Amino acid sequence: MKLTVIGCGQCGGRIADQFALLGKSTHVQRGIEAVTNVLAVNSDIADLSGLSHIKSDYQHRILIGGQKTGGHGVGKINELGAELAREDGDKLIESISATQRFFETDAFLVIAGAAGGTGSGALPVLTQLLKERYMHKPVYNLIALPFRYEEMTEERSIYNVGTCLKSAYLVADAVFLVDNQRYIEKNISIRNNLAKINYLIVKPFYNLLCAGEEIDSKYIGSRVLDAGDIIQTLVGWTVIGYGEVKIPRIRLLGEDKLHFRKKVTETQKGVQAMDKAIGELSLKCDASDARRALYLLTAPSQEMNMDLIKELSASLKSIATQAIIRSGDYPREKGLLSVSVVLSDLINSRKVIEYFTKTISYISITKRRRGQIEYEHRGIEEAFKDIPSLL
Ligand SMILES: Nc1nc2c(ncn2[C@@H]2O[C@H](COP(=O)(O)OP(=O)(O)OP(=O)(O)O)[C@@H](O)[C@H]2O)c(=O)[nH]1
Ligand SMILES: [Mg+2]
Repeated sequence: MKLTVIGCGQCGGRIADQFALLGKSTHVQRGIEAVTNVLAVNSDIADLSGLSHIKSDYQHRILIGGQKTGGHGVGKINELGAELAREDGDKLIESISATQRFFETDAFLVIAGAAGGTGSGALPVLTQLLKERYMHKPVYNLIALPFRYEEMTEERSIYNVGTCLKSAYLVADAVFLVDNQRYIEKNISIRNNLAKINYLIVKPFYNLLCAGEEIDSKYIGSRVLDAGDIIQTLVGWTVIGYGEVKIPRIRLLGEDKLHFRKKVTETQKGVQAMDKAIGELSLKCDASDARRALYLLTAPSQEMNMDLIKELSASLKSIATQAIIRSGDYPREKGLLSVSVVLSDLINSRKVIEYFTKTISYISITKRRRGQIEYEHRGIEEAFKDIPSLL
């Protein structure tokens, strides 16, 4: 599957930057083009300058609202982020139209952090613009949910998340939910941590995008998972996970390929990788809420066998009981057996519903507060009304 990736705001830009690196790696390591183009959109010049892998010209790093914000961001007001995206969205469309081999793109992926201003506001507006302009290509969103400490210390974050999630759900073909809190690791500085988190967010996409674009016949699986399978799977709220297990590169002398012990170990390793992928989903959720799911098994061809694939399907079906499951095998990698899992069309995300409830209570609290402030102001005006003004 080939993606055109668009990162909005600082978070979106950085994760998109990681996709640009993924595109370079698939090209260099495998001769596969999995990413057609990567662009970053921001109202903040400094954030755009901080990217590493996205091409540095103005067509790939697109500044919006330069006149209104002076290139300094929108300070968490996502309505302003949305407004700037509406005003300057044509810059993005122009850049996309100029993409070499754009016609090869299977889908768009628009990325942002939900709690900020620019990305949170621009993501749904740009998604809508892309949907109107490129009617036949699906547009997916990937939304990073804030860390717990942000929700506690910055009240406005909740409102941004609530409005961003609702708007994205209404307009995108599917929304990948990524919970930053799940990736936190102790003892690493926040900056390093964000880079590590972004790496982990993008990793599950690597084989998933490559499998259907493989050109070398020796790496083509018995059941290829291609763009069609992925597009059929992605609907509504979606999560993604990845798990891997190391396997010895050198077989012991006398270890027969057909030996039953080897087969049992392979199956165990496969199920172990699947369990890890489910345990590391981008957002904690109940797999039985998924109406669609897919998994891709990637392993050296000598490690693949039908029993393993059957076992993995059964293992996923036992938890995603209501889902139509699509699957594929990809005979790549060395010394590694990995599984990427997608659960989609989730009918009930507890975390998302919690955000909506909290947003509604934030709105009513701020309304009450505003009323109080207006009342107090009126008091002042009343007190000085008989004093002449010098203005
Ligand atoms: N995973 C991940 N999350 C990030 C990263 N940077 C920021 N975030 C998250 O995204 C949220 C939005 O922040 P930003 O992307 O900086 O905000 P912005 O879209 O640039 O908006 P403004 O700066 O307010 O104009 C933050 O609250 C973080 O939770 C990142 O590099 N990776
Ligand atoms: Mg910013």
